[in-house]
Amino acid sequence: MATGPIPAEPDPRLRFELAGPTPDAAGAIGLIRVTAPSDVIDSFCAASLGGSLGVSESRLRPLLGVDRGVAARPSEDVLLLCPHAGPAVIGELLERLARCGVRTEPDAGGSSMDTRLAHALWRARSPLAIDLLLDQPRRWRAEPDPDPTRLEERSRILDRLIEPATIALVGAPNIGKSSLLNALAGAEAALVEDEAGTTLDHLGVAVDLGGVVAHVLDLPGLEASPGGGPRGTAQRLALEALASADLVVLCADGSAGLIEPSEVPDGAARLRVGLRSDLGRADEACDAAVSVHDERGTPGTGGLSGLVALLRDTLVAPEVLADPGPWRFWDSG
Ligand SMILES: Nc1nc2c(ncn2[C@@H]2O[C@H](COP(=O)(O)OP(=O)(O)OP(=O)(O)O)[C@@H](O)[C@H]2O)c(=O)[nH]1
Ligand SMILES: [Mg+2]
Repeated sequence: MATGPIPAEPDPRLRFELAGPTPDAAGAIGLIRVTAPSDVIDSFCAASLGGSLGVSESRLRPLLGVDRGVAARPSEDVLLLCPHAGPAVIGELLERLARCGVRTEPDAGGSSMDTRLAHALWRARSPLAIDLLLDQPRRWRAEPDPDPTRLEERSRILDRLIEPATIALVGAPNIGKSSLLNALAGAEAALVEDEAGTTLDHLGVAVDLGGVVAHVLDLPGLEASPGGGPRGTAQRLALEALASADLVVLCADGSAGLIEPSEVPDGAARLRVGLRSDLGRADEACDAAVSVHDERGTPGTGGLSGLVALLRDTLVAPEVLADPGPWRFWDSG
């Protein structure tokens, strides 16, 4: 284990809470919240984190000589340390914190803003959540009494940065839905064959859409009369899974039109997308046309990268991201 500097004078005003990993939420990155009066935090940063850290700043830093990870300071008197979450690293860090005089927070798991923030940072799946979350203590200080309706609307959307939204790919058999899933995931997650009915069970994959992580569901091709047996059961289960979709991508291609089953939830957003656009255009007007074989897509559309941006912006609108108001991030999930 690497050795490194620790403050010469242990300070009993330093407190810490291990926000993660917890027994019910394992992960690759740990999160330790350190609190103390501002001047104590300043000396702790200088002695143990390789230099000072301003409010709202986050930097890659040596963490008490044990690990290298992100250190963030969401407010004057709070530090968040994000080491690797292996038991040896976490154990050594906690031991060194104790040698700095840092004591376990007596009310760990409480409801103060920074405790909530530590837990939200730990749970957040989307990279775009991090800076926004770190800015929340400042925003709530600047606007402690936001308009409740706007706060509710903004928070409902931004919560998708913590708990990923679900996107469902829906359409006729053999039009390229699974190929699109694989292209979005950058991996061979689903089987692809030039044969109708290749996808039997629906399949979900976490996909990073330019900073917004979503759970993308590939459904079996919908048939008017799937019959009994495994194919009929798979279609029924897939349609049940549609109930959880926040965004439904209605797919068509040059040979098969859009299908919108009655199971699409009323509140879900809808996008119409023409697939296999290199083979011909879908008959209906679509919001985007893509080909996974031809990266450039159809002239006049953004191809795959354009679709990624369209999906991301439909789930989390750019104006919501740019809104300077606070976010009630602790009720997500
Ligand atoms: N030319 C062309 N072929 C494609 C494209 N996308 C998929 N394909 C081909 O279309 C065929 C069907 O692709 P799949 O992704 O399995 O289609 P699917 O809609 O998931 O089919 P089911 O699972 O049966 O519903 C395969 O041969 C793919 O290689 C594309 O953009 N261009
Ligand atoms: Mg398929």
